[in-house]
Amino acid sequence: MITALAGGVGASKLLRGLVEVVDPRELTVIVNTGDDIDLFGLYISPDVDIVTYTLAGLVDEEKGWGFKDDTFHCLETLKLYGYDTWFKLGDRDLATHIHRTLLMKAGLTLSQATAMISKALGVRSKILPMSNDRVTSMVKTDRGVMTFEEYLVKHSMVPEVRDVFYAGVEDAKPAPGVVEALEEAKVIVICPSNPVVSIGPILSIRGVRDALRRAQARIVAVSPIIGGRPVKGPADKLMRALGVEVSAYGVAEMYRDFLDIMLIDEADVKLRPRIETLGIKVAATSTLMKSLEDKIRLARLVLKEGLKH
Ligand code: GDP
Ligand code: FO1
Repeated sequence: MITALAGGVGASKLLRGLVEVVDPRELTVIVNTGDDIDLFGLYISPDVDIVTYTLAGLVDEEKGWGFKDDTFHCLETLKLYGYDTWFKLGDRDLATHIHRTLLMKAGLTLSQATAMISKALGVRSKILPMSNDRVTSMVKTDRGVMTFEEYLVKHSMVPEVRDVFYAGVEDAKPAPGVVEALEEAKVIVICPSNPVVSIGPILSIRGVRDALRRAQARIVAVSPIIGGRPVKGPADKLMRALGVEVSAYGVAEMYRDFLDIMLIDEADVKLRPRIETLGIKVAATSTLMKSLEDKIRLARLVLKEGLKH
């Protein structure tokens, strides 16, 4: 079994490649739920949905989130009624949120709802939300404290970030199967995701970091930072706010207590000796995933490094 820790868009690019090189049934993905929000009375789990739609072959590849070819009639009508429609929920996407919300109102856990949705969409890999307890990534900014999605989408990453915290994490337990997936894995992959608001929340769930430190499997991470910059999104702003160097080295430092191998971009080879001083092996390659071929090639390398003895 291959177990991956994942956020949304960045992670899903690598996962798309992984399911081309291993039997999808061999893949378990532990997904961040720190971005989860409630809108219009619906429970929305953006990263779980991005991973699910990607592995179902239904994601909008250009945006990296939502269903491909979705329409926005419902949202347009809500706007007409005077609602604030800052989060772009497509019509097909809304069906997922309605279904999930009804399942959870009927007493199912987020894990159970996720399993039902992914099965209905034809996903063969196992998708595990990090926890069934509510954890929310909160961003402290010069314009007040807000959820991560409000910071990212509503405020377009403009406010100055002062700090990040995961509300509710102290009381959150890992979802069923999460610790087992780390214990039983042959290879553990830390996807190229935001280390602060995608991987950070997963690592903060009680028992997860310890399970990674104890894991038998090799743990391989792909750096989401290339040449001192994220490919997309606010990882640089959030890392800087936490006093972490914005580089593949900074990411390696955040994972130093459990990481075996860091896959860095060839543009960052000069960081190799510094990362190695953390006791982490380094492999360098082109890590920017644009085409399906890029995703497959990177996934192959991740597995090769992870399976080396
Ligand atoms: P997102 O916010 O939904 O995109 O969720 P993630 O946390 O999974 O992904 C964000 C991170 O992935 C960002 O820090 C990006 O820099 C990184 N990322 C996105 N695409 C790529 C890529 O093609 N290669 C690498 N190495 N990193 C990427
Ligand atoms: N990202 C945006 O930048 N703008 C949006 O309006 C937006 C809507 C959205 C709806 C459903 C969904 O599953 C994801 C959505 N995303 C949107 C992506 C999301 O904000 C982030 O990329 C992830 O949550 C970060 O990991």
